[in-house]
Amino acid sequence: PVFDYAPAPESRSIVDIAPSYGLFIDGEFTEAADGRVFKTVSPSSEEVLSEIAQAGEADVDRAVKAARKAFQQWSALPGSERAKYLFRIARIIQERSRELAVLETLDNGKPIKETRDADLPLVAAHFFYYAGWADKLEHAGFGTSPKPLGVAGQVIPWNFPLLMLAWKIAPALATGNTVVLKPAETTPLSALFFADICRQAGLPKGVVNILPGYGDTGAALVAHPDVNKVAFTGSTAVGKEIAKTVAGTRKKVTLELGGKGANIVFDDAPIDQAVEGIVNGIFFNQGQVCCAGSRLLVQESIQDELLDSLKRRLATLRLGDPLDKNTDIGAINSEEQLTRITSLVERGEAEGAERWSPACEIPSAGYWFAPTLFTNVTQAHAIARDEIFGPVLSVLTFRTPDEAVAKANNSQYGLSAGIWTEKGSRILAVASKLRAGVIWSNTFNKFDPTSPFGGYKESGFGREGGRHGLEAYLDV
Ligand code: TXE
Repeated sequence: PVFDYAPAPESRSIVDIAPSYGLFIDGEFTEAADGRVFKTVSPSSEEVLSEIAQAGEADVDRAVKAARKAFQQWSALPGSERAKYLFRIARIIQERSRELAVLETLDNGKPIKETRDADLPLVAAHFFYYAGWADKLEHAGFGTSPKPLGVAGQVIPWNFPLLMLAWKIAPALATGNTVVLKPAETTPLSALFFADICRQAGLPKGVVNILPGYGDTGAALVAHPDVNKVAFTGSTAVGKEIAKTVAGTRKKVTLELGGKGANIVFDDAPIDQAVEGIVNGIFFNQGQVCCAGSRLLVQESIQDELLDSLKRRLATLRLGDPLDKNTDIGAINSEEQLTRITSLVERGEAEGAERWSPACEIPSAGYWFAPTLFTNVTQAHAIARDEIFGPVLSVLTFRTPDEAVAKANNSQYGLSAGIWTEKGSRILAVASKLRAGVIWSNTFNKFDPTSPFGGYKESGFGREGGRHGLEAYLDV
Protein backbone atom coordinates (compact mmCIF):
# COMPACT_ATOMS: atom_id res chain seq x y z
CA PRO A 1 0.00 0.00 0.00
CA VAL A 2 1.05 3.61 -0.53
CA PHE A 3 0.53 4.31 3.15
CA ASP A 4 0.98 1.70 5.79
CA TYR A 5 -0.46 2.14 9.25
CA ALA A 6 2.29 3.51 11.46
CA PRO A 7 2.43 1.81 14.84
CA ALA A 8 0.26 3.79 17.29
CA PRO A 9 2.45 5.60 19.79
CA GLU A 10 1.60 5.12 23.45
CA SER A 11 -1.34 7.28 24.43
CA ARG A 12 -0.09 10.28 26.39
CA SER A 13 -1.90 12.48 28.91
CA ILE A 14 -2.74 16.16 28.41
CA VAL A 15 -0.02 17.09 30.86
CA ASP A 16 2.56 15.22 28.83
CA ILE A 17 1.50 16.58 25.50
CA ALA A 18 0.82 20.20 26.44
CA PRO A 19 4.45 21.40 26.47
CA SER A 20 5.11 19.91 23.06
CA TYR A 21 2.24 21.77 21.40
CA GLY A 22 3.30 23.63 18.31
CA LEU A 23 1.99 24.00 14.82
CA PHE A 24 1.15 20.63 13.28
CA ILE A 25 2.64 20.54 9.80
CA ASP A 26 3.46 17.48 7.69
CA GLY A 27 2.89 15.13 10.60
CA GLU A 28 5.15 16.95 13.07
CA PHE A 29 4.67 19.47 15.86
CA THR A 30 6.85 22.43 15.03
CA GLU A 31 7.62 26.03 16.01
CA ALA A 32 6.45 28.96 13.93
CA ALA A 33 9.01 30.10 11.34
CA ASP A 34 9.28 33.50 13.05
CA GLY A 35 9.19 31.96 16.55
CA ARG A 36 6.00 33.77 17.60
CA VAL A 37 3.85 32.35 20.38
CA PHE A 38 0.62 33.34 22.10
CA LYS A 39 -1.11 32.37 25.31
CA THR A 40 -4.42 30.62 25.76
CA VAL A 41 -6.24 31.21 29.03
CA SER A 42 -8.99 29.43 30.90
CA PRO A 43 -12.10 31.64 30.65
CA SER A 44 -13.35 30.42 34.01
CA SER A 45 -10.21 31.35 35.96
CA GLU A 46 -8.17 33.57 33.62
CA GLU A 47 -5.19 31.28 34.28
CA VAL A 48 -2.77 30.73 31.41
CA LEU A 49 -3.25 27.18 30.16
CA SER A 50 -0.54 27.01 27.57
CA GLU A 51 1.73 28.93 25.27
CA ILE A 52 1.09 28.07 21.66
CA ALA A 53 3.08 28.58 18.49
CA GLN A 54 1.42 31.21 16.29
CA ALA A 55 1.37 30.50 12.58
CA GLY A 56 2.42 33.22 10.15
CA GLU A 57 2.32 33.42 6.37
CA ALA A 58 5.46 31.29 5.94
CA ASP A 59 3.89 28.54 8.05
CA VAL A 60 0.67 28.71 6.06
CA ASP A 61 2.71 28.23 2.91
CA ARG A 62 4.58 25.29 4.40
CA ALA A 63 1.36 23.64 5.55
CA VAL A 64 -0.38 24.13 2.20
CA LYS A 65 2.63 22.64 0.41
CA ALA A 66 2.57 19.63 2.76
CA ALA A 67 -1.16 19.20 2.16
CA ARG A 68 -0.67 19.50 -1.63
CA LYS A 69 2.02 16.84 -1.59
CA ALA A 70 -0.10 14.51 0.55
CA PHE A 71 -3.10 15.07 -1.72
CA GLN A 72 -1.48 13.13 -4.58
CA GLN A 73 -1.44 9.94 -2.58
CA TRP A 74 -4.42 10.48 -0.27
CA SER A 75 -6.79 11.15 -3.14
CA ALA A 76 -5.51 8.07 -4.98
CA LEU A 77 -6.23 5.73 -2.07
CA PRO A 78 -9.31 3.57 -2.48
CA GLY A 79 -12.20 4.98 -0.43
CA SER A 80 -12.22 1.84 1.67
CA GLU A 81 -8.64 2.63 2.77
CA ARG A 82 -9.48 6.22 3.67
CA ALA A 83 -12.45 4.89 5.61
CA LYS A 84 -10.16 2.78 7.77
CA TYR A 85 -8.23 5.84 8.88
CA LEU A 86 -11.45 7.72 9.67
CA PHE A 87 -12.87 4.81 11.64
CA ARG A 88 -9.60 4.59 13.51
CA ILE A 89 -9.68 8.31 14.35
CA ALA A 90 -13.30 7.97 15.51
CA ARG A 91 -12.40 5.11 17.83
CA ILE A 92 -9.41 6.94 19.32
CA ILE A 93 -11.63 9.97 19.94
CA GLN A 94 -13.98 7.70 21.86
CA GLU A 95 -11.12 6.15 23.81
CA ARG A 96 -9.65 9.55 24.69
CA SER A 97 -12.95 11.39 25.08
CA ARG A 98 -12.50 12.07 28.80
CA GLU A 99 -9.19 13.83 28.25
CA LEU A 100 -10.65 15.70 25.30
CA ALA A 101 -13.76 16.76 27.23
CA VAL A 102 -11.66 18.13 30.10
CA LEU A 103 -9.31 19.94 27.74
CA GLU A 104 -12.21 21.45 25.77
CA THR A 105 -13.92 22.61 28.96
CA LEU A 106 -10.70 24.17 30.29
CA ASP A 107 -10.02 26.04 27.07
CA ASN A 108 -13.58 27.02 26.17
CA GLY A 109 -15.31 27.46 29.54
CA LYS A 110 -18.36 25.35 28.69
CA PRO A 111 -19.73 22.88 31.26
CA ILE A 112 -18.14 19.43 31.31
CA LYS A 113 -21.68 18.02 31.17
CA GLU A 114 -21.92 19.43 27.65
CA THR A 115 -18.46 18.51 26.37
CA ARG A 116 -18.82 15.00 27.80
CA ASP A 117 -22.42 14.30 26.75
CA ALA A 118 -22.88 16.44 23.63
CA ASP A 119 -19.68 17.65 21.97
CA LEU A 120 -17.54 14.54 22.22
CA PRO A 121 -20.15 11.94 21.22
CA LEU A 122 -21.04 14.11 18.22
CA VAL A 123 -17.40 14.54 17.25
CA ALA A 124 -16.89 10.76 17.17
CA ALA A 125 -20.23 10.31 15.39
CA HIS A 126 -19.14 12.64 12.58
CA PHE A 127 -15.99 10.63 11.92
CA PHE A 128 -17.93 7.34 11.99
CA TYR A 129 -20.60 8.76 9.70
CA TYR A 130 -18.21 10.15 7.07
CA ALA A 131 -16.00 7.06 7.28
CA GLY A 132 -19.08 5.22 6.05
CA TRP A 133 -19.34 7.44 2.97
CA ALA A 134 -15.67 7.22 1.93
CA ASP A 135 -16.14 4.08 -0.20
CA LYS A 136 -19.67 4.92 -1.38
CA LEU A 137 -19.21 8.28 -3.07
CA GLU A 138 -20.38 6.87 -6.41
CA HIS A 139 -23.72 6.26 -4.75
CA ALA A 140 -24.08 9.70 -3.15
CA GLY A 141 -26.11 11.05 -6.06
CA PHE A 142 -23.36 13.26 -7.48
CA GLY A 143 -22.64 11.26 -10.63
CA THR A 144 -20.45 8.21 -11.14
CA SER A 145 -17.04 9.60 -10.36
CA PRO A 146 -17.01 12.67 -8.16
CA LYS A 147 -13.48 14.10 -7.64
CA PRO A 148 -11.93 15.67 -4.54
CA LEU A 149 -11.07 19.34 -4.88
CA GLY A 150 -7.53 19.31 -3.46
CA VAL A 151 -6.38 21.28 -0.43
CA ALA A 152 -9.11 22.56 1.89
CA GLY A 153 -8.36 25.68 3.96
CA GLN A 154 -10.65 25.60 6.98
CA VAL A 155 -11.18 28.31 9.58
CA ILE A 156 -13.25 27.53 12.66
CA PRO A 157 -14.61 29.41 15.69
CA TRP A 158 -14.31 28.89 19.42
CA ASN A 159 -17.85 27.95 20.44
CA PHE A 160 -17.57 24.24 19.51
CA PRO A 161 -13.86 23.90 18.82
CA LEU A 162 -13.69 20.14 18.33
CA LEU A 163 -17.12 19.70 16.86
CA MET A 164 -16.51 22.38 14.23
CA LEU A 165 -13.21 20.66 13.48
CA ALA A 166 -15.07 17.38 13.00
CA TRP A 167 -17.70 19.01 10.76
CA LYS A 168 -14.88 20.31 8.57
CA ILE A 169 -12.25 17.58 8.61
CA ALA A 170 -14.36 14.40 8.46
CA PRO A 171 -16.12 15.09 5.12
CA ALA A 172 -12.94 16.60 3.63
CA LEU A 173 -10.90 13.46 4.33
CA ALA A 174 -13.67 11.05 3.38
CA THR A 175 -13.87 12.65 -0.07
CA GLY A 176 -10.09 12.50 -0.62
CA ASN A 177 -9.13 16.10 0.14
CA THR A 178 -6.31 17.17 2.42
CA VAL A 179 -6.67 19.84 5.06
CA VAL A 180 -5.06 22.89 6.60
CA LEU A 181 -7.19 24.02 9.54
CA LYS A 182 -6.93 27.13 11.67
CA PRO A 183 -8.63 26.85 15.07
CA ALA A 184 -9.81 29.99 16.88
CA GLU A 185 -7.21 31.91 18.86
CA THR A 186 -9.01 31.39 22.18
CA THR A 187 -9.48 27.61 21.77
CA PRO A 188 -6.55 25.99 19.97
CA LEU A 189 -5.86 23.16 22.43
CA SER A 190 -8.31 20.46 21.39
CA ALA A 191 -7.35 20.88 17.72
CA LEU A 192 -3.73 20.21 18.66
CA PHE A 193 -4.79 17.23 20.72
CA PHE A 194 -6.64 16.06 17.62
CA ALA A 195 -3.39 16.41 15.68
CA ASP A 196 -1.87 13.99 18.16
CA ILE A 197 -4.77 11.63 17.50
CA CYS A 198 -4.02 11.80 13.77
CA ARG A 199 -0.49 10.67 14.55
CA GLN A 200 -1.77 7.93 16.81
CA ALA A 201 -4.06 6.75 14.01
CA GLY A 202 -1.10 6.66 11.66
CA LEU A 203 -2.72 9.17 9.33
CA PRO A 204 -0.26 9.85 6.52
CA LYS A 205 1.84 12.99 6.96
CA GLY A 206 0.43 16.19 5.53
CA VAL A 207 -3.17 14.97 5.20
CA VAL A 208 -4.17 17.09 8.22
CA ASN A 209 -2.26 20.23 9.21
CA ILE A 210 -3.26 22.45 12.15
CA LEU A 211 -2.21 26.10 12.36
CA PRO A 212 -3.15 27.99 15.51
CA GLY A 213 -3.22 31.75 15.14
CA TYR A 214 -5.38 34.87 14.91
CA GLY A 215 -7.45 36.33 12.09
CA ASP A 216 -4.38 37.21 10.02
CA THR A 217 -3.41 33.53 9.92
CA GLY A 218 -6.92 32.69 8.74
CA ALA A 219 -6.80 35.43 6.12
CA ALA A 220 -3.45 34.15 4.81
CA LEU A 221 -4.85 30.62 4.56
CA VAL A 222 -7.98 31.75 2.73
CA ALA A 223 -5.90 33.83 0.30
CA HIS A 224 -3.25 31.17 -0.38
CA PRO A 225 -3.27 30.52 -4.15
CA ASP A 226 -2.85 26.76 -3.76
CA VAL A 227 -5.94 26.30 -1.57
CA ASN A 228 -8.84 24.88 -3.61
CA LYS A 229 -11.65 25.03 -1.12
CA VAL A 230 -12.40 27.38 1.76
CA ALA A 231 -14.71 26.40 4.60
CA PHE A 232 -15.44 28.98 7.27
CA THR A 233 -17.58 29.14 10.38
CA GLY A 234 -17.62 32.42 12.27
CA SER A 235 -18.99 35.95 12.19
CA THR A 236 -20.98 37.31 9.28
CA ALA A 237 -18.53 40.23 8.99
CA VAL A 238 -15.52 37.95 8.48
CA GLY A 239 -17.60 35.67 6.24
CA LYS A 240 -18.21 38.61 3.93
CA GLU A 241 -14.49 39.44 3.84
CA ILE A 242 -13.72 35.85 2.94
CA ALA A 243 -16.32 35.88 0.18
CA LYS A 244 -14.56 38.94 -1.28
CA THR A 245 -11.15 37.27 -1.04
CA VAL A 246 -12.25 34.16 -2.93
CA ALA A 247 -14.33 36.08 -5.50
CA GLY A 248 -12.46 35.97 -8.79
CA THR A 249 -10.56 32.82 -7.84
CA ARG A 250 -11.68 29.29 -8.64
CA LYS A 251 -11.90 28.36 -4.98
CA LYS A 252 -15.10 26.78 -3.76
CA VAL A 253 -16.43 28.25 -0.54
CA THR A 254 -18.91 27.41 2.20
CA LEU A 255 -19.79 29.93 4.91
CA GLU A 256 -21.59 29.14 8.13
CA LEU A 257 -22.29 32.45 9.84
CA GLY A 258 -24.47 34.07 12.47
CA GLY A 259 -28.11 33.59 13.39
CA LYS A 260 -31.05 34.92 15.33
CA GLY A 261 -33.21 31.84 15.68
CA ALA A 262 -36.92 32.14 16.48
CA ASN A 263 -38.37 29.65 18.93
CA ILE A 264 -42.14 29.80 18.29
CA VAL A 265 -44.46 28.57 21.04
CA PHE A 266 -48.17 28.13 20.20
CA ASP A 267 -50.93 28.13 22.80
CA ASP A 268 -51.45 24.36 22.57
CA ALA A 269 -47.80 23.52 23.29
CA PRO A 270 -46.98 21.38 26.32
CA ILE A 271 -45.62 24.15 28.53
CA ASP A 272 -43.11 22.16 30.60
CA GLN A 273 -41.59 20.59 27.53
CA ALA A 274 -41.46 23.96 25.77
CA VAL A 275 -39.72 25.54 28.76
CA GLU A 276 -37.02 22.85 28.63
CA GLY A 277 -36.62 23.48 24.90
CA ILE A 278 -36.38 27.23 25.37
CA VAL A 279 -33.74 26.82 28.10
CA ASN A 280 -31.77 24.39 25.98
CA GLY A 281 -32.23 26.65 22.95
CA ILE A 282 -30.63 29.72 24.47
CA PHE A 283 -28.61 28.67 27.52
CA PHE A 284 -26.82 25.62 26.05
CA ASN A 285 -23.16 26.67 25.72
CA GLN A 286 -24.07 30.04 27.34
CA GLY A 287 -26.00 30.92 24.19
CA GLN A 288 -22.78 30.99 22.15
CA VAL A 289 -24.42 28.92 19.44
CA CYS A 290 -25.04 30.13 15.89
CA CYS A 291 -28.41 28.36 15.77
CA ALA A 292 -29.45 29.41 19.31
CA GLY A 293 -33.16 30.10 19.86
CA SER A 294 -32.37 33.66 20.88
CA ARG A 295 -35.82 35.05 20.02
CA LEU A 296 -38.75 33.53 21.87
CA LEU A 297 -42.01 34.13 19.96
CA VAL A 298 -44.84 33.23 22.30
CA GLN A 299 -48.56 33.27 21.52
CA GLU A 300 -50.02 36.17 23.48
CA SER A 301 -52.67 34.12 25.32
CA ILE A 302 -50.05 31.96 27.10
CA GLN A 303 -47.39 34.58 27.63
CA ASP A 304 -47.88 35.00 31.40
CA GLU A 305 -48.08 31.29 32.14
CA LEU A 306 -45.03 30.49 30.00
CA LEU A 307 -42.88 33.28 31.38
CA ASP A 308 -43.75 32.32 34.97
CA SER A 309 -42.62 28.75 34.39
CA LEU A 310 -39.57 29.88 32.47
CA LYS A 311 -38.44 32.17 35.29
CA ARG A 312 -38.93 29.40 37.84
CA ARG A 313 -36.81 27.10 35.71
CA LEU A 314 -34.08 29.70 35.21
CA ALA A 315 -33.82 30.11 38.96
CA THR A 316 -32.69 26.46 39.18
CA LEU A 317 -29.78 26.78 36.72
CA ARG A 318 -26.35 26.45 38.33
CA LEU A 319 -23.67 28.84 37.13
CA GLY A 320 -20.04 28.19 38.08
CA ASP A 321 -17.05 25.88 37.77
CA PRO A 322 -17.34 24.31 34.31
CA LEU A 323 -15.49 21.20 35.50
CA ASP A 324 -18.21 20.49 38.07
CA LYS A 325 -20.54 17.97 36.49
CA ASN A 326 -23.60 19.69 38.03
CA THR A 327 -22.87 23.02 36.35
CA ASP A 328 -25.42 24.21 33.79
CA ILE A 329 -23.95 27.59 32.86
CA GLY A 330 -20.21 27.89 32.34
CA ALA A 331 -17.96 30.83 31.52
CA ILE A 332 -18.18 33.10 28.48
CA ASN A 333 -15.34 32.19 26.15
CA SER A 334 -13.39 35.45 26.20
CA GLU A 335 -13.27 38.94 27.59
CA GLU A 336 -14.06 40.30 24.09
CA GLN A 337 -17.17 38.16 23.85
CA LEU A 338 -18.26 39.22 27.33
CA THR A 339 -17.85 42.86 26.30
CA ARG A 340 -19.95 42.29 23.17
CA ILE A 341 -22.73 40.64 25.19
CA THR A 342 -22.65 43.34 27.85
CA SER A 343 -22.88 46.18 25.37
CA LEU A 344 -25.85 44.66 23.51
CA VAL A 345 -27.64 43.99 26.78
CA GLU A 346 -27.07 47.60 27.86
CA ARG A 347 -28.47 48.70 24.52
CA GLY A 348 -31.57 46.58 25.16
CA GLU A 349 -32.13 48.33 28.47
CA ALA A 350 -31.49 51.75 26.94
CA GLU A 351 -34.08 51.00 24.25
CA GLY A 352 -36.69 50.33 26.93
CA ALA A 353 -36.93 46.52 27.07
CA GLU A 354 -37.40 44.97 30.50
CA ARG A 355 -34.42 42.98 31.80
CA TRP A 356 -34.66 40.07 34.25
CA SER A 357 -32.16 37.56 35.63
CA PRO A 358 -32.48 34.99 38.41
CA ALA A 359 -30.41 35.63 41.54
CA CYS A 360 -27.03 34.03 40.96
CA GLU A 361 -23.54 34.40 42.32
CA ILE A 362 -20.91 35.42 39.78
CA PRO A 363 -17.38 34.09 40.48
CA SER A 364 -14.75 36.77 41.04
CA ALA A 365 -12.29 35.59 38.38
CA GLY A 366 -13.18 34.66 34.81
CA TYR A 367 -15.78 35.83 32.30
CA TRP A 368 -19.37 35.30 33.32
CA PHE A 369 -22.84 36.45 32.36
CA ALA A 370 -26.03 35.54 34.23
CA PRO A 371 -28.94 34.01 32.27
CA THR A 372 -30.96 37.00 31.09
CA LEU A 373 -34.49 37.49 29.83
CA PHE A 374 -35.81 40.55 28.03
CA THR A 375 -39.55 41.21 27.82
CA ASN A 376 -41.38 44.16 26.23
CA VAL A 377 -39.22 43.62 23.18
CA THR A 378 -40.32 44.87 19.77
CA GLN A 379 -38.92 43.98 16.37
CA ALA A 380 -37.26 47.38 16.20
CA HIS A 381 -35.03 46.66 19.19
CA ALA A 382 -31.39 45.80 18.52
CA ILE A 383 -31.72 42.83 20.90
CA ALA A 384 -34.41 41.43 18.57
CA ARG A 385 -32.26 41.85 15.46
CA ASP A 386 -28.58 41.48 16.30
CA GLU A 387 -26.88 38.25 17.25
CA ILE A 388 -25.91 38.57 20.93
CA PHE A 389 -24.13 35.18 21.13
CA GLY A 390 -24.65 34.99 24.87
CA PRO A 391 -27.16 33.72 27.46
CA VAL A 392 -29.74 36.35 26.60
CA LEU A 393 -33.30 35.66 25.44
CA SER A 394 -35.52 38.31 23.81
CA VAL A 395 -39.24 37.61 24.20
CA LEU A 396 -41.73 38.77 21.56
CA THR A 397 -45.40 37.87 21.19
CA PHE A 398 -47.78 37.02 18.33
CA ARG A 399 -51.48 36.32 17.89
CA THR A 400 -51.81 34.24 14.72
CA PRO A 401 -49.61 31.69 12.95
CA ASP A 402 -49.13 34.12 10.05
CA GLU A 403 -47.89 36.78 12.42
CA ALA A 404 -45.50 34.27 14.00
CA VAL A 405 -44.09 33.38 10.58
CA ALA A 406 -43.74 37.03 9.58
CA LYS A 407 -41.90 37.90 12.77
CA ALA A 408 -39.68 34.83 12.64
CA ASN A 409 -38.69 35.66 9.05
CA ASN A 410 -38.11 39.32 9.84
CA SER A 411 -34.37 38.86 10.26
CA GLN A 412 -31.23 39.34 8.24
CA TYR A 413 -30.39 35.78 9.32
CA GLY A 414 -32.00 32.44 8.51
CA LEU A 415 -30.24 29.63 10.32
CA SER A 416 -32.62 28.00 12.77
CA ALA A 417 -36.16 27.99 14.14
CA GLY A 418 -38.27 25.97 16.55
CA ILE A 419 -42.02 25.24 16.53
CA TRP A 420 -43.89 24.12 19.65
CA THR A 421 -47.41 22.83 19.10
CA GLU A 422 -49.36 19.58 19.42
CA LYS A 423 -50.75 20.02 15.89
CA GLY A 424 -48.76 18.14 13.27
CA SER A 425 -50.51 19.99 10.45
CA ARG A 426 -49.49 23.31 11.96
CA ILE A 427 -45.85 22.20 12.24
CA LEU A 428 -45.79 21.41 8.52
CA ALA A 429 -47.65 24.57 7.51
CA VAL A 430 -45.45 26.88 9.57
CA ALA A 431 -42.19 25.10 8.77
CA SER A 432 -42.84 25.36 5.04
CA LYS A 433 -43.03 29.16 5.33
CA LEU A 434 -39.97 29.70 7.55
CA ARG A 435 -36.76 30.82 5.90
CA ALA A 436 -34.35 28.88 8.07
CA GLY A 437 -31.88 26.12 7.28
CA VAL A 438 -32.83 23.96 10.23
CA ILE A 439 -36.26 23.78 11.84
CA TRP A 440 -36.95 21.76 14.94
CA SER A 441 -40.40 20.88 16.18
CA ASN A 442 -41.06 20.20 19.85
CA THR A 443 -37.33 20.09 20.49
CA PHE A 444 -34.34 22.37 19.94
CA ASN A 445 -30.58 22.18 19.34
CA LYS A 446 -30.75 18.54 18.30
CA PHE A 447 -27.85 17.57 16.08
CA ASP A 448 -27.04 14.51 14.07
CA PRO A 449 -24.29 13.90 11.52
CA THR A 450 -26.83 12.61 9.01
CA SER A 451 -28.60 15.99 8.78
CA PRO A 452 -27.36 18.83 6.63
CA PHE A 453 -26.90 22.15 8.42
CA GLY A 454 -26.54 25.66 7.05
CA GLY A 455 -28.22 28.98 6.54
CA TYR A 456 -30.39 31.20 4.39
CA LYS A 457 -29.65 34.90 3.91
CA GLU A 458 -26.76 36.32 5.97
CA SER A 459 -26.39 33.05 7.85
CA GLY A 460 -24.24 31.87 4.96
CA PHE A 461 -24.38 29.33 2.19
CA GLY A 462 -23.54 25.72 1.55
CA ARG A 463 -24.49 22.82 3.77
CA GLU A 464 -22.39 20.82 6.20
CA GLY A 465 -23.36 17.41 7.52
CA GLY A 466 -25.24 14.57 5.90
CA ARG A 467 -24.92 13.58 2.25
CA HIS A 468 -25.15 17.26 1.29
CA GLY A 469 -21.99 17.92 3.27
CA LEU A 470 -20.00 15.77 0.81
CA GLU A 471 -20.84 17.98 -2.13
CA ALA A 472 -18.88 20.93 -0.73
CA TYR A 473 -15.70 18.85 -1.08
CA LEU A 474 -16.30 17.34 -4.50
CA ASP A 475 -16.31 18.32 -8.14
CA VAL A 476 -19.44 16.60 -9.34
O1 TXE B 1 -15.65 35.82 15.19
P1 TXE B 1 -14.62 35.77 14.01
P2 TXE B 1 -15.44 36.33 16.69
C1 TXE B 1 -20.37 35.56 15.74
C2 TXE B 1 -20.95 35.91 17.10
C3 TXE B 1 -19.80 36.57 17.79
C4 TXE B 1 -19.16 37.29 16.64
C5 TXE B 1 -17.71 37.63 16.80
O2 TXE B 1 -22.00 36.82 16.93
O3 TXE B 1 -20.24 37.44 18.80
O4 TXE B 1 -19.30 36.43 15.55
O5 TXE B 1 -16.95 36.49 17.16
C6 TXE B 1 -10.98 33.79 12.26
N1 TXE B 1 -9.91 35.91 7.71
N2 TXE B 1 -19.89 34.19 15.67
O6 TXE B 1 -14.77 37.67 16.68
O7 TXE B 1 -13.69 36.93 14.09
C7 TXE B 1 -10.76 33.82 13.75
O8 TXE B 1 -9.40 33.80 14.07
C8 TXE B 1 -9.97 34.61 8.06
C9 TXE B 1 -20.81 33.24 15.15
O9 TXE B 1 -14.77 35.29 17.46
O10 TXE B 1 -15.41 35.59 12.77
C10 TXE B 1 -11.54 32.57 14.18
O11 TXE B 1 -10.76 31.42 13.93
N3 TXE B 1 -10.24 34.22 9.30
C11 TXE B 1 -20.16 31.96 14.85
C12 TXE B 1 -12.74 32.58 13.24
O12 TXE B 1 -12.34 33.38 12.12
C13 TXE B 1 -10.49 35.14 10.25
C14 TXE B 1 -19.06 31.51 15.68
C15 TXE B 1 -14.02 33.19 13.84
O13 TXE B 1 -13.74 34.46 14.32
C16 TXE B 1 -10.44 36.52 9.94
C17 TXE B 1 -18.21 32.57 16.14
C18 TXE B 1 -10.13 36.88 8.61
N4 TXE B 1 -10.08 38.16 8.21
C19 TXE B 1 -18.67 33.86 16.15
N5 TXE B 1 -10.75 37.22 11.07
C20 TXE B 1 -20.99 30.85 14.33
N6 TXE B 1 -21.44 30.95 13.08
O14 TXE B 1 -21.19 29.86 14.99
C21 TXE B 1 -10.97 36.31 12.04
N7 TXE B 1 -10.81 35.06 11.55
